[in-house]
Amino acid sequence: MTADQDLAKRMAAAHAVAEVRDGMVVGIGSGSTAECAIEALAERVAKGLRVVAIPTSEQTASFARRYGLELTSFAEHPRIDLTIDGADQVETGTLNLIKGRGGALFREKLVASASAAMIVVVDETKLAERLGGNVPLPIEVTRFGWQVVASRLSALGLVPQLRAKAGAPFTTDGGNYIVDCVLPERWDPAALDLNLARIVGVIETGLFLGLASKVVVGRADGAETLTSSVRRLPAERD
Ligand code: A5P
Repeated sequence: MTADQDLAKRMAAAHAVAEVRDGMVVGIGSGSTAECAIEALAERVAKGLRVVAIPTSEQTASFARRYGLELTSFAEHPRIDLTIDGADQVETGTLNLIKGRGGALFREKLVASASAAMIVVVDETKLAERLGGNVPLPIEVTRFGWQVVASRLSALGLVPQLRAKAGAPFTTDGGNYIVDCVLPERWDPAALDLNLARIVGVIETGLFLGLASKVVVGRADGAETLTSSVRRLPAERD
C-alpha cells in the first residue's frame, strides 16, 4: 500500500466515524480500511464518546479489543444503528458492492442487513462503473459437497475457484469454504443474486445489493461522499 493510499483510507474512515453519535450500536467491518475506522472510533471513545460495537470477524474483534472498544452481540443488541465497513468494489451509480476478499462476507452481510445505515469506506481504486471485471465475486459455501456447489456456479456462467491459504482450503470464521468466482462479461446483479440464493450449499455471497447508504471515497487530501437513493431499509429486506 502506498503512503497516499494509506492516507486516503484514513481520510475515508475519519469522515465515516464523524457520523457516529453517542449511545449508538456500531457495526464494525473487516479489512484494512475498516481497521482505520476502528482506530478513529477508539480516538473518539477516548475523548468520551459512548458506543458499543458488533464486529464482523474474529480478526476485527481482536483488533477492536486491542483498541479498547466495548464489544456487544446480537443477543444484547439485535439492531445496529450504523455499520462502517470496507469493500472490494463499489459500483458508483448504484452503490452496489462486491465484498469478501477478507473472507468475512457472511458476518459482514448479516451485520449490514441488521443496520439502520451502512457507510462504506474505500479509496478510489475500488470504484467501478460496473461490478465484476477483474474483481471476482467471493461466495461462502459449505465444506461438505463444495464441488457440487461449484459445478452449479459454473452452470450459471461463473468461473469458480476454491480459495486456498498456505496450501490448504481457506476456512471462514464459520468453518466454511470460499469460492472466488470470475463473473461473465454480461450479467444481471439482481437475477444472479436470486439464482445464487437458490443453490443448496451457498451460505452467502459477497454481492451486496441495496445495502450501502453512503460510500465515503477517501483521497490523500480529503474525501467525497456518494449517496444512494436505492437503499432498502431493514424492514423491507426482512
Ligand atoms: C472483508 O471480507 C472484505 O469484505 C473487506 O471489506 C474488503 O476486502 C476491503 O478490505 P480493504 O479495506 O483492506 O481493502
